Amino acid sequence: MKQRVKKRWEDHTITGIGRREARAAFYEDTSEKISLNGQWKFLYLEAPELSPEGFMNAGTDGWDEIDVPSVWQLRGYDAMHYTDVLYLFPIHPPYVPSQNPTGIYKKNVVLTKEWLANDTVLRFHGVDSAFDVWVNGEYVGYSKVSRLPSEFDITDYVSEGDNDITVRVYKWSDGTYLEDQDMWWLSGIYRDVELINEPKNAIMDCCVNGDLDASYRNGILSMELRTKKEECTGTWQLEKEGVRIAEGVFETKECHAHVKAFVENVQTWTAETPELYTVIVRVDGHEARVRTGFRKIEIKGRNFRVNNKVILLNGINHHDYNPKEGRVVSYEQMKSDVILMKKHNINAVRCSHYPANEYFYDLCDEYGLYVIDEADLECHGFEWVENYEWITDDPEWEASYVDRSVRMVKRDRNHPCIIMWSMGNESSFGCNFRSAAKAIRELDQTRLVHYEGDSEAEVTDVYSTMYTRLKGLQEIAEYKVKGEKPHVMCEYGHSMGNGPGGLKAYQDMYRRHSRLQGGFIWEWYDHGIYTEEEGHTYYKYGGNFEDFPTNGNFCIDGMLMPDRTPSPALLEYKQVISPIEVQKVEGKNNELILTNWYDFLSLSHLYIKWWISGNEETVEEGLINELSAAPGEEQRVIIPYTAFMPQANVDYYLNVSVCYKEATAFAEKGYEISRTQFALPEHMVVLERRPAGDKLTAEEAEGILLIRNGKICVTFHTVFGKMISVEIDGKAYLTDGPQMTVYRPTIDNDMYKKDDWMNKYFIQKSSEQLEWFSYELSDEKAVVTMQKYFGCLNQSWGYVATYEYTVYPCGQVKVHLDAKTVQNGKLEPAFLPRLGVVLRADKSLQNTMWHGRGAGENYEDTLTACPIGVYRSTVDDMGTNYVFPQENGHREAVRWFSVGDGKNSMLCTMEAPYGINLSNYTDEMIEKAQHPWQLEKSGDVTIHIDYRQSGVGSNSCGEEQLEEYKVKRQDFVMTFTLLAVQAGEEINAACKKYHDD
Ligand code: IPT
Repeated sequence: MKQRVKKRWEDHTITGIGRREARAAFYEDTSEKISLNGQWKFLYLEAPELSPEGFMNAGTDGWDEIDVPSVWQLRGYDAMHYTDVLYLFPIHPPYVPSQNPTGIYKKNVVLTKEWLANDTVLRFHGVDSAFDVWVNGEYVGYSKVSRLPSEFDITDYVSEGDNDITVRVYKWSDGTYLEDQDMWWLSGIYRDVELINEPKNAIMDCCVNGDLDASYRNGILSMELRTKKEECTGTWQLEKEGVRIAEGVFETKECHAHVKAFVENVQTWTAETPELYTVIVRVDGHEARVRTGFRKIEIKGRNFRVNNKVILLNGINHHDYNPKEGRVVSYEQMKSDVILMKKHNINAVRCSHYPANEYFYDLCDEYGLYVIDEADLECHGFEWVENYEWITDDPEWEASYVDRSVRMVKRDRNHPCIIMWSMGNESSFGCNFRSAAKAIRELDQTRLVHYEGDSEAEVTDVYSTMYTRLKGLQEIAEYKVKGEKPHVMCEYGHSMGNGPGGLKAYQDMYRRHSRLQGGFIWEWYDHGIYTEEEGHTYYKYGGNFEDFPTNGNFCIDGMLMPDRTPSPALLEYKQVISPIEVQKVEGKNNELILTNWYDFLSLSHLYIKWWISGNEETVEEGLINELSAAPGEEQRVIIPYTAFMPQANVDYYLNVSVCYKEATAFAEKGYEISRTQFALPEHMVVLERRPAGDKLTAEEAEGILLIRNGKICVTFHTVFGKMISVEIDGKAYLTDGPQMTVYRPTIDNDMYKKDDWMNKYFIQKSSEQLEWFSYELSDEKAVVTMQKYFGCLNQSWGYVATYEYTVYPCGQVKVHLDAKTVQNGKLEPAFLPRLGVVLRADKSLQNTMWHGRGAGENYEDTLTACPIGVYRSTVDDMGTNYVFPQENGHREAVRWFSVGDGKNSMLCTMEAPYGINLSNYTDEMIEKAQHPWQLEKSGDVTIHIDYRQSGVGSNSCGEEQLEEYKVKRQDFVMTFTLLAVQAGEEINAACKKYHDD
């Protein structure tokens, strides 16, 4: 049998041809550069073998043009495809499909005689997935690893005048087997390309480390230098903000030199104090600048430490992503990402699951974020054929595994922000990871080695897990499992759609147990693809390009929406991880305990702004500037508010906002980093009776009962047992009365319950049957009572629900629901999405107000960033526009709400705090829609009043709703009153309490 011929891009034993050794990305250097970004000639082919004869020499007549950097799938070539785990071809490593989308790129560059006095280096910052290079028709080399740079010395290939650069890029290569990350499959020259004019003697590499001595106060600067010339002399300097701190000379032998210097009393680098120094190195005419920071990362005792402190990582997983450009991300976007992270109290990033563009690390150095830099390596698809170790444990693949870590370390090792090297993601474990760990340690002993797939932490310094449930985490925390290494949760809190909930429980656990050194939320950004189509603007996800198989909207799982709006989850995370926690001293209304959760900073750069709020009024306010607690310590403060005369039935709160005293690099002076609220005692005054009104009458005919006077008209259906409308002063407010419901439009985090809920327990198919109906009319009121049986299709569990409506002549309707649960069989859902009622209001009532948690959406397990107050909005603005429509816009702890048309409002006051949703879409519509533009407004405003709604959890990948946030079938009672008020009168009216309630 003839052997299959291995193509170059199917040969895993080749890690590159003609490529230069990887080296540090300098922060700056003096060699001139020509950016090759911009328009290139482009020829798209179905396979490399279909390349035109002599294409590396020939002209480009008839070729297209493409902009570089870009991914060709977003320029109209090939097809968009998203999978989480699946390879798009048979698993037959190292071979790839014969149909292998290929792009030939060509660009002409004019070089001058002066330029040619130096050497010419061609640098690609990222090409997906493998590529060959020709210059002026001659073959230069080959490279792969999509998320790392490749450099070629093309001095011998270029000449004065026109030079032709040809790059042939292959979508599939043996490297693809190692690049099976959960993301869109995208190809092309997607990061910058440049030509470097490198001096004949140049600094080739400069590996800088800023260490600390045993006192953790003095710095030890060490540098490994590599020059182009075998032997030369150079100088170095260390500067801080332009001031020279140290300097010296060095001599290279066989191209290498080593410098070591002791620097007294340095300002140490941490994510909280990103103190940077600049190293300037000069040889002959070449100068390179590298930024460094003095800090020490070590395992000491059972923890990892930075500068001798056990730190806690409050992190996020970051992919390169842009909704219009795919994996092409600009410096400006990355900067705004880093600033947003810092503004949300995040202190760590994991580059999941590949090295980012090099300037990302510059930004993390500068603004202060701890980084786990991760090698471009994942072969998850092998898990699904139950041969997960196939190539991971095959020594033949060793070079390609090691190459991915080594080149990453060589490029990035100057960055103080990087505290761990991660060898990859989801690739099982085997000999090739042992080799990669060894290779990393040979290059760098100043950082830790991470890889979650090393589930026994055999070669890693930290024990890393993902999505570990709290119960398992508790065991880890107590050292009951996997030895003694410190633990990090490299992924948790799956931010898909509405959620994640329950983050506070994780944070509390991290803070309680020293073995747990924090975690990284999955993930930063929703990977939706910006689309304008037939007048709609929206974001596509897997399957929307007819891509099959796909994991659909599993890529819409970020805390940042595709349009860069922080989701409610990001605001929640900010509050949960806030470095200051504010609690009240038991039994005291004005004494607080502040806990400083910073690892290095005292609280002295913060101040407290406090105010007492009652509805929309601020009763008293003040500032406290004297914060001083050291890291990890507590401080007591007294809020000096004076006694005030509370107004009747107004609930007052002490609000405590913690802000920056001065502007920081990422936030303005006064920027709030946390907000906490404490309820103050209430002053209840019950009024004697409701205002009078004309006597009510009752008319009953053909199943309709009208209770009315000149002010109000309430219609009931005596057969269906329902209040069907409420009209006050001639205006229709309610268009359908309350009816029980236990269902909410499925959220992504309930995806594993959906089938049971909807196809077994049919919670969306509930109905009420009338058991009996009666009414009583008196001078003071009309009382309409109906007993109903509530249940879902083919279910034996349900409720006996007694509704009592009291209509008052003054124009109010009080609704009292007493629901007693029954079960006549055995099966029922373990818990329910909600327990409450749904009613509908006239669609003109679009202005909303509520007294409850806000301003944003909140659920029982996502409400720490949502204090109680009076908020104003509109029905539409109360919703959260998730890329994949689902339950949204809920508000907890609502005491009253109103919907109004600008002139009049329907006010609903509650006897106890309930949850609400106000929406222009019905639940059915939200459940059905795949994209926001498919949502059609219904004819009225849907109002949900929930006795309770379940939390959202993180179960799309992770912990379910915690027990305390699950709504169980239980008896319940709800009472609320509907009335009409003039716009502007809502608050006053809501504060009235009646004796007959
Ligand atoms: C985990 C992956 O590491 C990550 O890339 C992403 O796919 C995430 O899940 C889900 O969005 S893998 C999972 C099997 C725990």
